[in-house]
Amino acid sequence: KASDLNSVKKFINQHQTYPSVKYFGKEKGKNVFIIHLESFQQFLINYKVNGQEVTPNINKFYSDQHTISFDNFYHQVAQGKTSDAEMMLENSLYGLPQGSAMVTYGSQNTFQAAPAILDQKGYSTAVFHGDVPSFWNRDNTYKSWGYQYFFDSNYYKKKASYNVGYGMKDKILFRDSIPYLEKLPQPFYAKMITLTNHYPYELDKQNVSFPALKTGDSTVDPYVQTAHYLDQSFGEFEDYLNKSGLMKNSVIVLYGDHYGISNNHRPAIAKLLNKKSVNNYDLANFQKVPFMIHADNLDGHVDHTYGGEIDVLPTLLHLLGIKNNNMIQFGHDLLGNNPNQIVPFRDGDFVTPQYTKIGGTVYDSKTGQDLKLNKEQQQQVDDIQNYVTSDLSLSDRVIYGDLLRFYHPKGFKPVNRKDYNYKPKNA
Ligand code: GP9
Ligand code: MN
Repeated sequence: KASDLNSVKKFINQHQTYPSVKYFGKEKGKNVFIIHLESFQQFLINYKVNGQEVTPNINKFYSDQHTISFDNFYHQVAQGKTSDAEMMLENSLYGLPQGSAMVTYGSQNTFQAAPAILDQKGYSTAVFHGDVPSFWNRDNTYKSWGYQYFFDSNYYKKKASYNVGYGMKDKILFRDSIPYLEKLPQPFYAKMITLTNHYPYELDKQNVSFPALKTGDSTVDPYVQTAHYLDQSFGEFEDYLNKSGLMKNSVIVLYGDHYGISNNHRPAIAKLLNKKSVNNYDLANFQKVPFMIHADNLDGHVDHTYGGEIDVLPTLLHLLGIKNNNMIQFGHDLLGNNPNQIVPFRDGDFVTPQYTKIGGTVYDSKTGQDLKLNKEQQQQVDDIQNYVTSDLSLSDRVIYGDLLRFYHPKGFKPVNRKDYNYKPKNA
């Protein structure tokens, strides 16, 4: 029902935060790259194996003088994994408690997603990915989101040696996307979804150039080898960005979509972190993923603001000088004034700068201490919990009820799926 929208609007208005003068519009009109680092966790940043950095290029980028890097940024996905991450990044709507919203609702629902918003500001928009178009129902969902182009595996030259695991190797993806990229009118919004650093972390012999871990857990040990390969791929793409001049007139966002090593691998995680054992607090920390924003005119630093994937779109829109206060978005600008710094997980647990609540236990986010809450703390935790529960359930209501079809933000033209066709001409 259209009236269901009222409680959503009310909640969003109540929790509205404001962009900062310093960052609003700072990157107006620039190209945007969203580089999706598959299964890439924050712990990899500056992590060493036998004294050797796993991801030297990404480490450099993390500390670059023009990169703002977040070190308290969490993935918030559930069963929909990559698709949940995409849903959050493009819409600032949560994935669903079960299944994948892209699969179940991507073909029918009305969305007011990043590509449509940016298209209407004069951007061209494209996704580059080396898997078949139907995976996660991308081919239909991207139409609902208003992507002009989707360069899926059908757009790339195929060779047996180009593939490993799920699909095209990341180095090939970056290299062979360049001709398409160069035809995109600027400014563009381009998302590149990598793939090689995906479970089971397979790599062909010629590309193995890093030692495996030695935790004894065969699911975990090769993770750093494919992460190293992903890092090399990114390094090669950086070379292109520098040579072509795109590094200068683009905002480059790097993010990790979700864990590569699930919480079922406690002993291996303990070894990785050099601990005797890990508790739920350690595991929550282990769910951190990178989020970095690079642009030539930014003063680089590590930003300790707490946030998650739901917050990326408001942050990015504000950098581009686009206000989101007339949109239904559940996240908050992490560079804005007083972001609420509550990071809901899909199961209703959460992290804030003070509290990390996992299951029935509340930990001190700074020390990891299991807190015996006094009355005042209990009240704070209850208030946060109420926010988290409403946030998640109202977002779900938007998706289950297809509520955006009743919402007509001023200046936004509804997307017509029929306007898009991703089939290559010669296929
Ligand atoms: C497939 C890829 C993997 O195209 O994006 O999705 P995941 O298994 O990580 O959800
Ligand atoms: Mn993924």
